[in-house]
Amino acid sequence: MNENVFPKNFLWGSSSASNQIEGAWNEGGKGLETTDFVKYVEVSDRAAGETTFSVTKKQLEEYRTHPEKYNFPKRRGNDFYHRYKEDIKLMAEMGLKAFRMSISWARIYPTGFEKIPNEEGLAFYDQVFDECKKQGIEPVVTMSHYDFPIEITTKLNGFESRETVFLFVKLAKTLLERFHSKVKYWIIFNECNMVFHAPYPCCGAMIDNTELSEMQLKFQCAYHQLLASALVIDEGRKIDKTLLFGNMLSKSVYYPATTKPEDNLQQQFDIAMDNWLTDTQVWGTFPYYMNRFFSEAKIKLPIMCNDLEALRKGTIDFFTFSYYCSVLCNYEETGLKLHTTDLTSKYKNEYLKFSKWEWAIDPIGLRIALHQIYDRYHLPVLVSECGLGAYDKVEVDGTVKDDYRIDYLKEHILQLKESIKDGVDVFGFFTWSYADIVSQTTSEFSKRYGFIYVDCDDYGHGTFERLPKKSYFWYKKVIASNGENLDEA
Ligand code: BGP
Repeated sequence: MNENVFPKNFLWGSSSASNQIEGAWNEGGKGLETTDFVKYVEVSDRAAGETTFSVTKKQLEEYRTHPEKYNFPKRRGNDFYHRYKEDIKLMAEMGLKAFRMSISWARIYPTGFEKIPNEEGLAFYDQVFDECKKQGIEPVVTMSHYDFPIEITTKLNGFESRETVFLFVKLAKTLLERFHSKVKYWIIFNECNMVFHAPYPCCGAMIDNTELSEMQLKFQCAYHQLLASALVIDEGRKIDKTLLFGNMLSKSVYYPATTKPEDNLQQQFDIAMDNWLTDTQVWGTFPYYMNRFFSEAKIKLPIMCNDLEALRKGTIDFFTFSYYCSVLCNYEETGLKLHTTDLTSKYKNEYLKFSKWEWAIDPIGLRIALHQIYDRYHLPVLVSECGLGAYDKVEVDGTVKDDYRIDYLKEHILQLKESIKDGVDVFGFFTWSYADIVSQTTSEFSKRYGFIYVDCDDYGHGTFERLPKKSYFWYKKVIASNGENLDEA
């Protein structure tokens, strides 16, 4: 029986990020960006603790001097830059209603410091949006998804500096003035809370490129991003009142590792740290508990005159979050610890299964996440990322039978449906990702998330040809039935 749970214009979408798909790292006048220096780390070295996500000043110097020694997969992406027409056509044939993508800052302002934007970069995005329109797909655009012109990182240490706020506002104004008639939904920054975990991808800051303590650096960057976001929203409303602006949170659902009150306290603390950011984005004010936290952690936010007013003015219209898994919070003897977004906590939830990358598979967590957010903020919600990273294989008959991905998404969509029945105002669900792309945290290509297989390996070998997987045909049916037919393709 068709229950019609999903709203009529529900945005069935899929997500991506420029640094993970575009490639063409040195074409179209693009400058170098932070992700162009994230190298692939062999699995054996990863086990030995080599970092795969962040880059230090020392490493950056080495990569710039000897680039030939390293494999930088984000320079290749999945070749979207050259294949966007084919990709958007495939999305349209799947019935996708919306495509979330991001802008490469260094395509528009190659170093970040130019006065005039790079026309070739703007023209590229013009063509992508036109293609989306031609194919009936709504673009949802993230202004900044983990990439920064490298000059902003080396000279200003990213969002450590207040100057970066204004360089970002310049970028945003350029985008909004140029694209406001083509893009209605804007997400300012991807996963604001990931700064606590990884300031390099999230805020363009290197931990050894500063005089500040690591904690001060993280919170200073986070504060500057909050300010930048508010200023951009205020500017955006002056440019076009019909535009809608959203935030983006990496929403891991936190469970206490045990029933010990201390573990519950740690869980509450983790939630509070996320809420600090999102309360500011939604209400323009800081929650009461932050004063004590800042003072005890010796953190001083660089608040200047008019900032608080700017934060109050530039609040968001809709709330977005990525959801992949839940994590367990455990209290350590040393006291409450800032460890949000650590997806692989040392305790394992015995009731859940795990992906090959140890991310807990927890569909009910999505329902919990939706409630936590809607109950607190009462804003329309968009699930802007959800998906399963897996090793896929092309069978001898030329198909990819990714039933595990279908199962994962089906279970999550069922919980989404329950949440809508509960009364949560969700207006879209975006899978990660439309096709196979470079992994953000590990830079592997073999950690695949897509509905479309891309013939490429971790070293860039392959034709980059596209092949729809079994899940592609499954999601097509899901969309065609507006979420009512979740049975196999
Ligand atoms: C989110 C990021 C994405 C994406 C996803 C999956 O945190 O916004 O960019 O990549 O995680 O992560 P990974 O690619 O590391 O598996």
